[in-house]
Amino acid sequence: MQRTLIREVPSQVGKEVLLKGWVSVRRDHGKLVFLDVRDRSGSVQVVVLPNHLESCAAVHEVRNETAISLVGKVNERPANAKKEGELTGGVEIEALELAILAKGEEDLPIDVSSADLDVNLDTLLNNRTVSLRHPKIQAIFRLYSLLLAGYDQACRREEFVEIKTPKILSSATEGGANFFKIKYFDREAYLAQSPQFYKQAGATVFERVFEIGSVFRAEPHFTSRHVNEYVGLDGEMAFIDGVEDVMAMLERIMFSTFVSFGEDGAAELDRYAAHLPPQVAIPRIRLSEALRILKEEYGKEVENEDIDGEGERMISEYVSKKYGSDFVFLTHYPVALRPFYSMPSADGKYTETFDLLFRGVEIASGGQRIHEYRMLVDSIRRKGLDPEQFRDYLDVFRYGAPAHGGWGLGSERIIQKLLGLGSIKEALLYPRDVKRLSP
Ligand code: AMO
Repeated sequence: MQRTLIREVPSQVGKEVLLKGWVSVRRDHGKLVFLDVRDRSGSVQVVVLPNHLESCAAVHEVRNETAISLVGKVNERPANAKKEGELTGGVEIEALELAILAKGEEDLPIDVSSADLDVNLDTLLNNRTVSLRHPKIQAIFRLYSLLLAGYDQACRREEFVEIKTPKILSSATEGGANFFKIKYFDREAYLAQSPQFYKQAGATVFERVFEIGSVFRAEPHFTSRHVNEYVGLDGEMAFIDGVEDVMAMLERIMFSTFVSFGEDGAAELDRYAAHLPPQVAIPRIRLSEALRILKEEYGKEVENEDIDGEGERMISEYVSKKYGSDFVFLTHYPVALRPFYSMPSADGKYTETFDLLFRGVEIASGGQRIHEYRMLVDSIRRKGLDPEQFRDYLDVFRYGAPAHGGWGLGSERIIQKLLGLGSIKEALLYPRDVKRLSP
């Protein structure tokens, strides 16, 4: 007998089906045993009647989360027992044979049978493979999978070529101290803090490139939006007229990525009562203007011409009220706040760069890059770095490179803000933070 997926069950009324799945909940009512069985496609109620207890003897050993297979008859539920709104709410499976596929060694460390998993973040992450079984937790990663596919498709539609660049590097990519040093045979190496240099090199060859890849940050942060390993959605494009071309492209790619959530992730979004951002033109606000708004509208003073987490939340709120947008581009960060590869504005004080905020959190940084060799060498020096250290990178520009720019998006932050998760760590299968290196 061939396996039937649970979502197909409603069309099989009166027939016998073979199901395989996990028991989400076992309920005993006198001589009747009810099992909520789920597979990758859905969940259905199974009943073991007393007259089938012999062929279903294994049910005595079934606990929550036991993996089972069963042969059963699909019965229509009486009208008063139908569960409206549920895919399989109109049917019930009468078990005829039941077998345990894999017996658990122990009781579960956490109860994943309730509708909402009510455990703290540490418990959730310490027992990750169990907590992931909960449909509401699974929903996060089903949406995450759609995000990766949506971004991929959106980039390809815009004729970006996908590249994968090395994550083990001979020197720290962007300078600074937030890199992990590792032992590489008899040398030292570094884990990539971003694909920055390789994607710029890629843009000088393929014109448009994107990468979905791991990024490592040795930042000792304890916040709800930082982890030490995350997945970046990067893009880089050449022959631009200026940074506006980059923002316009990122805006198109973001919105077209979100469309795929609406099409295939509606059920998952519902579980979090989450709504997609409205597709209204994303406002662009100069950072200096944003700081003025913070001061005038919110009485917030800032230091070093920079905006902090609280300021980002306030500006998002302001933009949402004023323009109805869940996104905002903050542009023209001062030279001092941006890496050496950032193209300075004509005034020499600011840069042709941006951050993209989504519902109060920065989800991307980007900008136009310096593409002229001499200017780049000078910029490296001005940041107090040694051009010798950047020889491979500088070679990209030695032979002539067109004007280009790009962005780096934090994939997990997008999911965090889309679903309103308290911590970014909930959006990583197995997050790494200062304290957590396992599971
Ligand atoms: P930046 O360092 O701003 O820019 O990183 C880009 C985006 O990556 C995400 N991000 C993080 N997510 C989780 N944990 C972290 N510790 C973390 N750090 C960053 C954020 C951020 O906006 N090379 C440039 C990008 C470019 O200019 O193309 C860069 O890496 O969403």
